[in-house]
Amino acid sequence: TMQAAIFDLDGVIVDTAKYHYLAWKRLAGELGFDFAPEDNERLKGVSRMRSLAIILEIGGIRLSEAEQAEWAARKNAWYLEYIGAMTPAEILPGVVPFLNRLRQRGIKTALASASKNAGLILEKLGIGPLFDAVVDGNAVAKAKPDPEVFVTAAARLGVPAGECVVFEDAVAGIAAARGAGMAVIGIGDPRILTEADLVIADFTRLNEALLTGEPSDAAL
Ligand code: G16
Ligand code: MG
Repeated sequence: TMQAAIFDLDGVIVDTAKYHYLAWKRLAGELGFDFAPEDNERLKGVSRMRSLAIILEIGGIRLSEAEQAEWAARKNAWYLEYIGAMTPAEILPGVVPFLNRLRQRGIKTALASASKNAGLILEKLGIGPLFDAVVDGNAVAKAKPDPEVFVTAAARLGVPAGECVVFEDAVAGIAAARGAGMAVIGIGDPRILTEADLVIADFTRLNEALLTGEPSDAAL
């Protein structure tokens, strides 16, 4: 039975992808090329420096390591401006009730995000106390699709990987959860998230009975 639920942040708890996109687009603009919304899919769940590498490849631009660090810092400053204005109203539908029900049932909860800004975002959203453990981009060396962030989250909770279910919106994150030996529920489009055990549009109709294996008339 499931003892722990591990959540990705961007695209699962809150749509920060739109702010990442605005900041990357601004960076591309300053470097003289356009960054199209379609290309943003490639950045989901991917680390900041890897995202920059993808953007520079799209723009056909080569930068030194020092220049890359400068542009990444600039992008992050813009991103922080955008998320600074975030409020709890931006938490995605159904997330808070679902987290509360899990906790009432004694299922442990963790956040496992690639973002180095995860702590700040949880603070802006006011939902830090709903997680028993928070593992973010500052706590791990290897980014998704490496399983490290999920393995670390399970270890912090003291729950074996086989008893964890992960909620992810990104292909790289689903691969990471799989690599950790965990069940994965994809949030988004089943045509994109083909490696998930199950894909749902959002949390509004997800019943925690699905995770505990208890019968329910409204599992999905
Ligand atoms: C998130 C986003 C990625 C972003 C990464 C790093 O991961 O999905 O697009 O590049 O964090 O973010 P930051 O620049 O804030 O460290 P996740 O794992 O929460 O989906
Ligand atoms: Mg995500």
